[in-house]
Amino acid sequence: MPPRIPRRLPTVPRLPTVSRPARLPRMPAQIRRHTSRDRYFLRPLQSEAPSPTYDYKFLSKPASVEVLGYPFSGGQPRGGVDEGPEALVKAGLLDQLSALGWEVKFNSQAMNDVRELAVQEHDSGIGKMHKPLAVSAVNERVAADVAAIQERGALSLTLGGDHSLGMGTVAGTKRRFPEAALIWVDAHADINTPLTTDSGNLHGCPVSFLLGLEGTDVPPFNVWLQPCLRPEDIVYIGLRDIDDKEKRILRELGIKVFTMHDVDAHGIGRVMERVLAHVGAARPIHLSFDVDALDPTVAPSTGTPVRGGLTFREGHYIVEAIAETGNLVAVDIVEVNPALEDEASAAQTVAIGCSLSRAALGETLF
Ligand SMILES: [Mn+2]
Repeated sequence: MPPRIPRRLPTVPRLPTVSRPARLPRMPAQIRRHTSRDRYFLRPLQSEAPSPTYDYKFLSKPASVEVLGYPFSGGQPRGGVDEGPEALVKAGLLDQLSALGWEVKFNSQAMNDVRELAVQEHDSGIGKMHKPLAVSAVNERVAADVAAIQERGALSLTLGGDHSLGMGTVAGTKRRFPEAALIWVDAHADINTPLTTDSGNLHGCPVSFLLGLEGTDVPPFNVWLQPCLRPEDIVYIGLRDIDDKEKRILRELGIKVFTMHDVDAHGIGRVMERVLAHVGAARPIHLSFDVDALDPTVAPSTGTPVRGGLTFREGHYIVEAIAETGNLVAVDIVEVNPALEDEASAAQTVAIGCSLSRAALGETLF
């Protein structure tokens, strides 16, 4: 049987009519109608110099930052990363830091000395290590420079250069602040030892030397570098390219690691809460930021890019959240290589090196 068609289609119900209230409710005073007579006056601009956004508890007053630029590429095989510091300075970094209210000094002597120390004769290698004499000589100097800056009560900002420089910067910080925590932002863990490294490039090994892992008690390093970092002192953020042997080291030592998986799962806000909870509120912080932690679309000109990295904002948020603690004593911005990729990519990467440095010294969005 065919379905019966109703004779009359159902009618659409009428919408209820809304009756206007007799009187509109009175608007509260604070959102009263704007009148043409309202004028808003701003306080006059202060003419005196600005002061940093945060109170940096472990530094002397007035806040001062000493910038070290190390044109060093001996920890890895690609040329150009030694041009990083000069590119950052030429981009106006020093003036940008002054504008944030810091007294800024740049150590050009250290820059020239390291250029000479980077050239060592008979430096073809010891065991698997490439250029151990240069890496050791440069970092011995770096450690002394950083420690001297902190003795003067200033913040040390190190511009790399490759990440083997972390060996010297952290060793320097630990001389002045043995209790300091280390936050290592990177795509890689840089914790291979001279025994576990496959590449032999020492920019993949600085953390193992600081911890004093098996295989690091070798000349020429052991002449000046003693183990100065405990596994619980370090927190990693942004890792996504870890060798199997490094995974074993990290697990065995129980080191705190936040990979990109954790950033995806919890968001950078929660990750930073956990990072800072692990570090604790009362310790000086050394931040070592490898720009390869950022996604290659964000910071393309770097020696060992790995896709799936931090966004522009995630990278800056990490630095802002650390700056906000007021506990920063040292910052490294490393692996900016202006010779890689095209000119626009190099400029973009240099600009990010500058903006990360500014964030560390208290630049905020608002
Ligand atoms: Mn690194």
